[in-house]
Formats: sequence, C-alpha cells, structure tokens
Amino acid sequence: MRQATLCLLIKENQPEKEILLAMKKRGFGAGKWNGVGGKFEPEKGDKNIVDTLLREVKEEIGVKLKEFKKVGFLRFYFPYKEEWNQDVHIFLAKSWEGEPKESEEMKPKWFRTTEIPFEEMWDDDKLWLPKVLEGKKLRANFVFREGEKITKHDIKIVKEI
Ligand code: 8OG
Repeated sequence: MRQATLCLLIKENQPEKEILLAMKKRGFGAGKWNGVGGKFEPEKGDKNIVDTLLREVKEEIGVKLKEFKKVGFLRFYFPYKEEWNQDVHIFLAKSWEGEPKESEEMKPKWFRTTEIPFEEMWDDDKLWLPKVLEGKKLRANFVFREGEKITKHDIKIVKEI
C-alpha cells in the first residue's frame, strides 16, 4: 500500500485553538481544504515516514517543524480505483520555524477549530478530525464509492500509535 503523511499545525490560542488548513491547488484532492502532506518518496531521499512529513511540510508551506507527534493511521480504499488506495499517517504539530506561506501546490489559511470547513474537505475528515483535536489517537479504515463518498468505515481509539 502506498504510504503518505498528513500534518495539522495547531496554534493553542485562547479561548479557541486554530488549525492550519491549505487549499490544494493541483493533484489528488485538488479544490479541497486539507492538512499538509504527501507521498513517501525514496527518490527524494525519504528513509522513513518522518522524513516524508518534514520534507512535505517544507515544500508545501515553507516551514520547518520542531515539535510534532503522530496521532493517527488511516487506511483508505477506493474499490473502483485501486491505484488511489493508501495509508495516511496523521501528525499534529505545535511548533515550527517560519510562517506558513503559499506554494504552487497549496494556499494555507488558519481556521478556528469551531469553524472547520468540513463541506469542502474529504468526506472522512468530519469523522476523525474532531477526535484528533480532542487529543485522541486513532486507527481507522475508510471505503469510498465513486464521487469520493464513504460507504463503510471503522474508527478505533488507541493508546499508542
Ligand atoms: O502527494 P499527494 O498530493 O497525492 O498526497 C495526498 C495528500 O492527501 C496526503 O497528504 C494525504 C492526504 N489525504 C489522502 N486522503 C485523504 C483523506 O481522505 N482525508 C484527508 N484529510 N487527507 C487525505 O490521500
């Protein structure tokens, strides 16, 4: 299965946290708000998934992560288009160097966590992202049908990921 990362930058503002989402301008998921990430690519020097995390965040929004933790492992199945199947490793980051900036691939924007635009995101995000923002860690499977809607899913809250 292809491996990919997804990183959510979080500002612990009071009274409400903010999350960085970015509008994907091209490729898989174009036109959707999402965290920042991409595929494991040994050709680009990735030796492990953390290399992918750091490289993609730098390439897509120009920041260098300092503190981050893994909070999820999601497996996506597209029975009508199996080449899209992939595992996505989810990370939360709370400190970094530099200010997020736009790249050819993504246009970042901060959202209050009560104002996440789920209608313009992947169909699965409303099912797992709120749990991650509550501090939970999870493993999940999602099966899609054409039109990228979910037909089946299961989510397991876990202690360690
Ligand atoms: O390299 P590429 O642009 O193809 O990477 C796809 C990115 O999209 C990667 O960060 C993983 C992420 N991603 C999926 N599926 C889903 C999904 O269902 N929800 C969210 N939030 N992100 C996803 O590939």
